Amino acid sequence: MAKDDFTGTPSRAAGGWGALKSVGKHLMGSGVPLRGAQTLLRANQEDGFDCPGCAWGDPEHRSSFEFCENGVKAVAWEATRARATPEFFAEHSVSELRSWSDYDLEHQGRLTEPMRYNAETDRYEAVSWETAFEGIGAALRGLDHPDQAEFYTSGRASNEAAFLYQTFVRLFGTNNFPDCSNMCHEASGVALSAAIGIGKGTVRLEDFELADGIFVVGQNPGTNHPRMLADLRRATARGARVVAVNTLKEKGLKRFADPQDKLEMLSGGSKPTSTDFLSPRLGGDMALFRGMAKEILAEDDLARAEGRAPVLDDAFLAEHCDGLDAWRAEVAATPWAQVLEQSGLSREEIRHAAEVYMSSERVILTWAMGITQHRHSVATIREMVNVMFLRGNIGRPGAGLCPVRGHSNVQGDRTVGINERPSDDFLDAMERELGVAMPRAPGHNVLGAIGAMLDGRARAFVALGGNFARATPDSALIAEAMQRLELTVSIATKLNHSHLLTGRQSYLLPCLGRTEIDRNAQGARQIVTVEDSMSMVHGSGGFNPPASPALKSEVGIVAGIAAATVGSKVVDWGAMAGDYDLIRATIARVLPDFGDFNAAVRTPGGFHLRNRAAERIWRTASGRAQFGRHALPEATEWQRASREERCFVLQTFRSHDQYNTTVYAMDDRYRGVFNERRVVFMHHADARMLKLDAGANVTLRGLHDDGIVRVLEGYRVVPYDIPRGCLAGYYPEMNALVPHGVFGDGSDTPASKSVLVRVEANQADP
Ligand SMILES: Nc1nc2c(c(=O)[nH]1)N[C@H]1C(S)=C(S)[C@@H](COP(=O)(O)OP(=O)(O)OC[C@H]3O[C@@H](n4cnc5c(=O)[nH]c(N)nc54)[C@H](O)[C@@H]3O)O[C@H]1N2
Ligand SMILES: Nc1nc2c(c(=O)[nH]1)N[C@H]1C(S)=C(S)[C@@H](COP(=O)(O)OP(=O)(O)OC[C@H]3O[C@@H](n4cnc5c(=O)[nH]c(N)nc54)[C@H](O)[C@@H]3O)O[C@H]1N2
Ligand SMILES: [Mo]
Repeated sequence: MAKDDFTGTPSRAAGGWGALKSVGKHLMGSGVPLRGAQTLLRANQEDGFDCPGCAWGDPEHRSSFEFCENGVKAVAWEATRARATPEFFAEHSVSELRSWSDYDLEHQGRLTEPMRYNAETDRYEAVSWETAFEGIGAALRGLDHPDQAEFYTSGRASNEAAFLYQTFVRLFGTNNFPDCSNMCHEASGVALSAAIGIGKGTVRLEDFELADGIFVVGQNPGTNHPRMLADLRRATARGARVVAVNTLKEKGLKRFADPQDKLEMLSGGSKPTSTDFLSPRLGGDMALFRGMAKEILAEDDLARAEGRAPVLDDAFLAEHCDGLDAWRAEVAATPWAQVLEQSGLSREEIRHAAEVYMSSERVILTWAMGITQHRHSVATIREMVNVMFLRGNIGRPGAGLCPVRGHSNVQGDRTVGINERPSDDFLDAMERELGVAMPRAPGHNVLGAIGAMLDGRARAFVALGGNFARATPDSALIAEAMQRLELTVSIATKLNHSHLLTGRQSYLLPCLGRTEIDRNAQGARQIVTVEDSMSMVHGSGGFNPPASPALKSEVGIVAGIAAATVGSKVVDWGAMAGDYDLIRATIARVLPDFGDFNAAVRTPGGFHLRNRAAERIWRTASGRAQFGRHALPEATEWQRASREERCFVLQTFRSHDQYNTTVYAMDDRYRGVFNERRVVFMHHADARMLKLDAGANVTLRGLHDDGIVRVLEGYRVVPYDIPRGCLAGYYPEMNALVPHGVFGDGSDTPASKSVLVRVEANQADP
């Protein structure tokens, strides 16, 4: 990359020909252009598979191509012709592979055989499924206590696999369920459960066609939920106000050229995805919404005094809400100076956002990681919900809350029981179903599992997908801890770094992907189910031949481990794995909201899982919609950084060419960065102040004071339109700087969007 390439000059609009070109490249790169293309035609279609890319909803009247550029990448990634065979593992020792990048590891292609680690040869070697299951079962049964094992889940697992997994783990005797959502939307779940009685959003996709105000906060849909852009630009086209609130002026939040619109593609046009843009400081959104609340309440007072119609929805507040007065007092007590300093926005900008809110009859609020990965994320979400309560913007058409989920089935996995603190209702229902006692003590979330690994309490780790050591903070520390374990088991499609952190015994078990045919005991193609961000549950069935004849489905692998560990007296695991209808029937008995699950899932488009908050039924402690009363943080990380020289607050986010820890390619087209990931985005004036040119070589040093040295060297400066004092760079590499001891209050989510760092200039390049 030449020095001039660090200017961060992005493309004009998201989507467009750049997206199509990228699609072509990824399909060709997968080595299966034709099959890849046919594969895509089935993405998010009624008889096809659920796109593994993201959790955005599917329209009821599907266009023939309901997929997007990044969905293509996710599909091509899975449908590749490359294979990581036993011969590959024979050639490379595990120690050698540990020095490879995740990019190189995953580009070896799909895993083909179950593998077991041999410490003597330092290699993974093929074993039979029976040997693997028996070895794992024996090791798990050999623990002193089930709580010594951690059972991780990544959100791509289907409802069927996840339900069976939690059944097995609870029969084994623990609630240790660290889950990717602990690092993702946990704060949303915690805040929404307290505020509205359900840890999920309340809107459906149709609501986006009715809303006249949409706030898109701390989210980069152009890269991470590209299909959402089509809904946003349709909204702006019919005159709705779309307010994007983002620390960065992300491309997709401005304009989008729809590759599925032929005329637009030919004319080189694009349409706006937002009407207004606010760029707060990192962690400044709670202050923004507090400021909006001040404006809204003041305007309401004025309207009443002048005999105009009130701004607040008095009927909703009186009939449904609790805690308004206490929160009002908190709002009144918050000084404007603190609001302005933490948000970094002007009083006019905040007033403007409040006006858009007040003048919209129906408001939707969406958010993602820019909100959930801070220390005060739960309080921020409570504040956003408070503002939505003021005008009754929950539980009516065109209005509501929409935490935009990450992994394609992360919401479903939680629904069917992946939860380290399950409700008593759920455990009671499981006990009724199985006729045996369930463990009642709370288990470990990700942070709990990390703690147990670091201090040696954890002795075994089983992962249903994911890349634990790369996704978690302090990656190097966790990598070391994983290698001290007695047993590690990874159920995966492709090789990644976590699989190489072998314990005394390690197994790598290859599974079918979403796009592949999964046959039942009779040889017929069977489907799994997933739940999207809008609580729609639908079927997903692959139709590509499996990457290798030896692959098993995730369900089959979980069933195999379960049978070998807890036996088949209580649950007939083999029968479940042979017919997923049996699993769905069990889910429906345990979770009655699934109704006649097997019939419902076969209706076109699936079905909507009942969401009581959307019906204005509040399952909160008070039985009412609950205002949350939180003071603004005493100091945000931005404020703390601003007190010291060369100190910044850093957010770690995704490039356009990655899926979490999977790096597809080294470009970030929308932000104008090519062929390099070791970059740090910085305000032009900050760069000038530190005498750093575009492309300057810097070292980033973590400032969390716990005795651990956290350093990343050789990073390149990209001057960018970002608030002063704020930095941005790519996860997962930057997890080396994220301390596991800094996490969300009440959510335990690593604060990976507000990391304190110092920037040190290095010698000029030769
Ligand atoms: N192609 C692709 N799709 C994906 C994923 C992927 O990696 N690749 N990952 C999936 C997963 S698991 C998830 S959780 C989602 C993630 O979806 P996003 O939440 O969009 O993910 P990030 O890349 O972390 O982007 C965070 C955004 O919030 C902004 N931001 C950061 N801090 C703040 C703040 O304090 N205030 C405000 N207002 N904005 C802030 C950043 O500038 C950035 O635009 O995407 C899912 N979809
Ligand atoms: N610093 C920082 N850290 C973060 C984040 C951040 O923004 N900043 N984001 C956090 C978020 S939001 C999340 S969700 C986590 C993600 O954490 P994880 O979910 O653990 O990570 P992924 O990268 O999604 O997992 C990729 C691996 O999953 C496996 N895989 C892919 N498809 C399948 C499948 O169909 N079945 C199975 N069994 N395995 C499969 C492959 O082996 C692949 O290598 O990371 C978190 N960590
Ligand atoms: Mo996520």
